[in-house]
Amino acid sequence: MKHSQEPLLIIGNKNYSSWSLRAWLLLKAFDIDFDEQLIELLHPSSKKILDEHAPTGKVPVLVYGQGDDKVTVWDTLAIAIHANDYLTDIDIWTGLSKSDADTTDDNSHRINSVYCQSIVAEMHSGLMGIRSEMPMNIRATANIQPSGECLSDIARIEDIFADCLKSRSTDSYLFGQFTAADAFFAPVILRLQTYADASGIKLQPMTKQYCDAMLNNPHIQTWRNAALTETRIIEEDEAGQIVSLVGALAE
Ligand SMILES: N[C@@H](CCC(=O)N[C@@H](CS)C(=O)NCC(=O)O)C(=O)O
Repeated sequence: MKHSQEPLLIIGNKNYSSWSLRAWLLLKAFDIDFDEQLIELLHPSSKKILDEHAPTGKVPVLVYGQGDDKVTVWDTLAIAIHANDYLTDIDIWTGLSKSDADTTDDNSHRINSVYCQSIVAEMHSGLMGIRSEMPMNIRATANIQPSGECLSDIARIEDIFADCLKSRSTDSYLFGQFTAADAFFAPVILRLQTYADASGIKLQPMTKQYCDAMLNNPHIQTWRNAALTETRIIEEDEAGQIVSLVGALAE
């Protein structure tokens, strides 16, 4: 969707910034035009732009407009809600066009929509075991010793995937069409790719099938390819024993 002034999405290093990926992927998937500005996470060079635009000092932040009309949206969940309210004709919770979603009285739309919102909220507010022990590190495969909390998060995530995908085709997103839930779970897919095999964590066939579908998504491939050109190592975002690297740091 085109606007008089493109929104600007400020994001962090693509190899590491899982919240940035969620917002970026959501805008791309729902065909929202925007400019992006990448800042270095945890680096003094980013202070000026964060001071100017990011009330929490964190990314992603979406900004557009000037002066009193400037719109600033911080926090990924707020960016998703704002995009749904103002920036796209597609309902991000079902992946259907808003006119179709409004005119249908089929209760399955409501059930999918509320399920999607619930798992997005669950991802946003919880699943801290996997988020803290398996930080996104796209270029690496790494061996970790997952705690019980991390393994139970993975089991919960696999249950969500199996429940959403049970009667869908093998290349399907969680609700058929791409929705906000796929954007919010995208970093999980990249985390499983980095840590699962290398740490002896066995995944369900349905999880592997969904990982393949997501890794075939052209926007995720674009983000991943950009991440692989990055060379900065952020110690705070590294975990485990690196087994192998791809991209610029492997050369
Ligand atoms: N709840 C926030 C989390 C944002 C967040 O933690 N962003 C990280 C990058 S993925 C960040 O800016 N880290 C830099 C810092 O904490 O100083 C959201 O959903 O956007």
